[in-house]
Amino acid sequence: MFRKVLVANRGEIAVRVIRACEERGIPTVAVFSAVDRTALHVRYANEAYLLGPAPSRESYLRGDKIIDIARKAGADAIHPGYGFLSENAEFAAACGDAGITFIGPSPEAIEKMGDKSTARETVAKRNVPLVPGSAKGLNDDDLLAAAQAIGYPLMIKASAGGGGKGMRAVQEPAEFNNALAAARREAKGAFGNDEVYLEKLITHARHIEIQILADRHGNTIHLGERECSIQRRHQKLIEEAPSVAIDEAMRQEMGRIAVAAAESVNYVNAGTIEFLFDSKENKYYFLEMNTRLQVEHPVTEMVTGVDIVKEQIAIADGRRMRYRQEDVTPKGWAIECRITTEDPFNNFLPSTGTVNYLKEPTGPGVRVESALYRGCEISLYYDPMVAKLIAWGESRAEAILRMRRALNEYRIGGLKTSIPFHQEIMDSTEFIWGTFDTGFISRRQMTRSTAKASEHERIIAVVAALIAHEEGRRAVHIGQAQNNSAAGSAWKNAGRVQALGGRW
Ligand code: MV4
Repeated sequence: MFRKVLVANRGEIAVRVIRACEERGIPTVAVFSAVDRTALHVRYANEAYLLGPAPSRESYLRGDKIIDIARKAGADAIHPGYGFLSENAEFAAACGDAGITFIGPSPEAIEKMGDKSTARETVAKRNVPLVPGSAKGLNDDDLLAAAQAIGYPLMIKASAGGGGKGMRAVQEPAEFNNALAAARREAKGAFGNDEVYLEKLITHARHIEIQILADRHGNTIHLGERECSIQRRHQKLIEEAPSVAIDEAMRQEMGRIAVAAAESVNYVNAGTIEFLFDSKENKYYFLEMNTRLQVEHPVTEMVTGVDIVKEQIAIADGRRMRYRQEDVTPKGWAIECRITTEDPFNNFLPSTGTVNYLKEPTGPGVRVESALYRGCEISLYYDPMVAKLIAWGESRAEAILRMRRALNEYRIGGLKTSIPFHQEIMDSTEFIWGTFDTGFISRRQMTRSTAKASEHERIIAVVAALIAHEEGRRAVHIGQAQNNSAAGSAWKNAGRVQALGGRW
């Protein structure tokens, strides 16, 4: 096993990785920027080294310095967490060259999946369904011809993009040339590479992703799906596992396809295959693969019982996975709310300052992954996600009720946070029914007055969740998918709940 692991990250994920090392009995090395001297990850690690000034470019993105520190400290492995250097193929290769194990996939796998157009062509060889689209590396004339063949509306995507960066929708042929020029310019500016590809625009789809684990002995398994449809401007806000939209047959099929996608690049370690899922057609399409540990990995851990970070470490150490596919059976339901220091009542404006009071929730079925402490300073240098609140329940309804309870217990003083936003979502009928898609957040507006106006709707939704849980239903599927915008319809739906045998 590794002598020492360097954690090349900060915040809640650095703490999460340190905890996994601790449980495996491996000493840890933290790295930190000038504004992170008193950060939790520094205190939790056995040793800590200064990287440089606050900006990421001069600290957490300095791969050369990080490898130097690993050498000096005698660390023989580096865990990159998510973000920063986690999907940087050169960094993974530089670790290898320095004789340090990168706890993640090979540089080749990172590179192949990092180019989204190459990823499409690579997984297609294993019969992974793609969104209808164009080939790799086409010139403008060929792209225009491809657009005609695909049909409108379509998406222009940057090959070097991903996670929603460098995407542009085109509604009709007249817009195509301008949109293409703009997309190339943006891609060049953002990624230093202006290659783009086309995909048919899929509307009203859900964002479903499958967690993969693969060891160096040729074993690749999946840990089921996560539903990540609740996003705002490509930032995920709420994730859950499993998804109300996926039944056991679909879970097995998508899992098998996700394993094939991972195998197409000889993938090793933890990774995630992203799909768009069209519930009306019951069809799914590969979008991209994320070659890192993801923010939302805890919901999968809660329903499968697999400690993904501990498995990552064992896999990187060359061990065989402790699980075979048939050992993995999801149990219950888990929901994660990302706690950010943003003001949901003011267009998610970042909020900075000192945390002057802190009370984090605990109790049955509640997990908090946090880098917060009383007195910590939140600056604009890093991502505003400062903590994650995860609730597990026997049923989806119980998970929601626990999340509501935990959000009510959460106290963060001195800053605006996304907690009120999450409370509103947990009370919304669409969320409780599970009838949302990726357009859910953009269709809603977060104001205190509308929150008040839908009081009846909230009560009905919460009572419906209670009833569903009492009845021992796995998912909350009350009535049909329906128009639930009018306040009166909540009462009508409550009537349906009663008609279905619900008890008050
Ligand atoms: C799409 C799409 C519709 N059609 N591709 C956003 C994240 C990135 N991985 C890909 N994304 C999308 N790709 C086609 N061909 C819609 C999205 C998308 C989206 C996906 C999941 C969750 C929220 C979203 C919000 C807007 C767009």
